Amino acid sequence: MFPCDFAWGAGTAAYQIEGGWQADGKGPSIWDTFCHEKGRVFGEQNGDVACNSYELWEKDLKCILQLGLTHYRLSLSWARLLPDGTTRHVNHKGVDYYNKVIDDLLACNVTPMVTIYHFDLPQALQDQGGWKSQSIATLFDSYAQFCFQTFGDRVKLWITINEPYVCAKLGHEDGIHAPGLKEPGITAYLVGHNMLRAHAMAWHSYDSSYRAKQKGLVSLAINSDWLEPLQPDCTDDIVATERDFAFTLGWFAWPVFLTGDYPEIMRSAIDANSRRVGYTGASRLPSFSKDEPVILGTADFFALNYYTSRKVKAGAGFGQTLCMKSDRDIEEVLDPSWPICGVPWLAVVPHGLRRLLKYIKDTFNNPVVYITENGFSQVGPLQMEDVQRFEFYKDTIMEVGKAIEEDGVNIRGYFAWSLMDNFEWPDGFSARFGLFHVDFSDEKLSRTMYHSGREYAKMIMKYKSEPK
Ligand code: GBH
Repeated sequence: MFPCDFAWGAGTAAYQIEGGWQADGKGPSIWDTFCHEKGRVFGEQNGDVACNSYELWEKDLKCILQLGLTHYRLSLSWARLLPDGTTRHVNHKGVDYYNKVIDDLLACNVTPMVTIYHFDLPQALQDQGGWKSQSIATLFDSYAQFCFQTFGDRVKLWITINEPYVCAKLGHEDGIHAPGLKEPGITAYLVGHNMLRAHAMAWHSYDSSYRAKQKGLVSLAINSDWLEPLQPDCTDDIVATERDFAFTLGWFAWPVFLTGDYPEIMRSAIDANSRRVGYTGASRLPSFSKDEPVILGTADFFALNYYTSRKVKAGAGFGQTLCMKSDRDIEEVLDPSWPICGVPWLAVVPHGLRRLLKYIKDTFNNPVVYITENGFSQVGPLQMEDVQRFEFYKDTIMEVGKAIEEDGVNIRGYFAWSLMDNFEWPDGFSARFGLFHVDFSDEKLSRTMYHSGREYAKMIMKYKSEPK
């Protein structure tokens, strides 16, 4: 069912696991700042120590080997490598750390997939406007080139930016992620735009200066729910679902994979809402300039983060407020038959992934796909025998198998989220996504495999050895 070179992975992100927030010359990031402000994160928790992977990498490696992963997805902390965000000053201790991680993985026959940016902008760059600023794209490109130069002899799978949607919307519209800005209706679109520009610049740099020698692949990780109309025959619901897709998956996937520009229905919805409330400025959704590197074609594969599904119906109008919610004008509902796992937003819908994969195949011309994140969380009392989580993984992986075999989707890998329990952004340590339990109350931060980890390991073993 799965090709013999299929990537079986698990993922983590720097801020969620590393700790060492001030170790050896690391600069602060926006998540350091955000967590140190009152009232931002569950229980005033922060990633100062987290799983302390900065000091305990060997423990992580053991977990990776125990699972029998073929691939491990990690992210680099920009401020650990470049404390003020620029290549004027390189923190060599940070370089040493990631060199060790990458070398150890390769020595154990595990292929690294490296995310260059997973939510943790250097604070020094935030102080200059962060992702709102036009010049962030050039700064990101320099940082990415630094990564290609430093690690690209060994790293062949790159993700420039993880989930630009989350960074733009949760960080700048809702204010529930760093940098905690609530500037509805304008800033998220600008931030998303600059993230696309930054990604495209980095991809072009790789393509022109590194690809021939390093022979790797570069993409960006796009998160998307599977969406379907609440009433399949209701035209309003069908149109609302298209609009919802345009504002989520389409926002980033259309420019990169399809047209070089935003979905037309996204722009028309935003502009119509502007007119409705008498907003007369330029379109709140920026336009790509002809003088800049083209966006279309700047991904060597489709990197998908999938967690959950929604049913969609038309919104009820949102009064005079100009915000992304009123632009999008939809309402999302959960099917009562979908179980909710630990966090309230995560309804368990394995078949939604198969449908989404088919949709991606049909919409974006059958790209090579890696599922770069998929997972299930626990909250509340600890359950080491996490049968429900394993059922989730088993069912989801079955759906991935069907997508390959029956729908012909070109899927090359699957990364469970996450290798181990870690700092879950605004939820702090209250949500546990790990295949390994981490005991945060114990100084040693010991890692213990959950039942789901053991079962995932068996499954990997089975599929790796199955005759094709
Ligand atoms: C991933 O995003 C992240 O890449 C990863 O770092 C994280 O650990 C993982 O999710 C698990 O959360 O709070 O109701 O506004 C997944 C996509 C989109 C899921 C935003 C949570 C917030 C819903 N995320 N969503 S809400």
